[in-house]
Amino acid sequence: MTTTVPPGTAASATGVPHSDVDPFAHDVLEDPLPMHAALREAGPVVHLDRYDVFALARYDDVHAALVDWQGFQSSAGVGLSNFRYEEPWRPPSLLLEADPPRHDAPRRVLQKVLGPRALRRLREGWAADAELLVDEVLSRATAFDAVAELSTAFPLRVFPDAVGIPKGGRERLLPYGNHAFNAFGPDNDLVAKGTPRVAELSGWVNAQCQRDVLSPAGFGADIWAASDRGDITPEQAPLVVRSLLTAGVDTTVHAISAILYAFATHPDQWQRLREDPSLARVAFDEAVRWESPVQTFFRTATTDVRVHDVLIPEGSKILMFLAAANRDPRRWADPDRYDLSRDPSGHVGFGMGIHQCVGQHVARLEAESILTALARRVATIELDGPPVRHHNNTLRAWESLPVRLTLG
Ligand code: OW7
Repeated sequence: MTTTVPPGTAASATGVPHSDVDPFAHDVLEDPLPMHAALREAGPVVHLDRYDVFALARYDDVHAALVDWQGFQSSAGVGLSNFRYEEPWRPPSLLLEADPPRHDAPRRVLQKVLGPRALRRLREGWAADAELLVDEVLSRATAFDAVAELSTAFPLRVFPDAVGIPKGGRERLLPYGNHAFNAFGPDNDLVAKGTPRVAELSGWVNAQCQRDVLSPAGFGADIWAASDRGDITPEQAPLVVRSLLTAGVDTTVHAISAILYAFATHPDQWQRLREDPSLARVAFDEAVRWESPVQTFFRTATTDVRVHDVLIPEGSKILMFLAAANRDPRRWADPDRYDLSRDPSGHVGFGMGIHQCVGQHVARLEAESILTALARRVATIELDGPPVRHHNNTLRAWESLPVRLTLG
């Protein structure tokens, strides 16, 4: 990547470093860490010539942009596409792709529905489900693909039931979410691969959001009940349910893979967790910091915004590298080390500010449930072959994670 400033570019006027890197190219998705380091080193703001966007990769600057919703709006889309000029592939999310004041009522409703108090009634059942799943898996084999057997199996076992959707068609949840997260990136081959199924997947997901389809108890019913109280309108309710089905499956699957990969490559940390299972929650947040299952989001400048010495013109797209911020050595000691003794709170893997992940308590409870069940039975976790990355324009993911466990 270059950091020179040729004449005649938008970047040259302000002397901002620029780069021709494509963050969404397959070689970068395979291993984005060198690009993250280069972007952090190039300066606080880097112009990405290929997409004519401004990139932030340092912790302080990503954090500052995330909390400044007045200067960095979401309602023009949080992907590369600018909704001022381009029609979104689906009606915008009422939470993710909205700004105050319209954002706030749906956010408040979901925050309550997915809050720590609401989750208390799920805790025991999810712990029991995790024990059952781990027993089933370990009774079949002690060497297996952890993505299929654990990361995918557990969220799909508990989350769709918690939302209250019917049993049929759930195999569409992961492909739908995968496409939604690809769609935040450029219109590349990853998006093209998902496009043929968009109508089928969207039709099915949207149908699951209807009141008469959802079970009478669950997150979905709770959202509809909020519309009865007038907290949101009945027109908003299905779109809020859609947010759960979009953002709630792939993210947790890949977060659990991140945890298992972290432990397979840091065996001393697995021993620490075994000695002190109360570290399960830190293990989850440290994995979200270390691997950043959601790598990036964009914002759009509502006005000419200054970041250090750089003036970002009104209407520009700004790409925030959550993953690069989460390993910024300016903020984190030994950032590449997965370390249960650090305090990972303050990571931006869930974002920060008014849009910070509203489902994080659900994700944390899922992770804690499966980790606790594993820690009770598994003495060691080793890689049993080369893990294979799954490429997505937004998510950092594993396609397969061959592991060999010893019990005890
Ligand atoms: C939504 C972690 C990102 C998302 C992602 C995709 C969709 C939505 C939210 O949060 O539909 O609200």
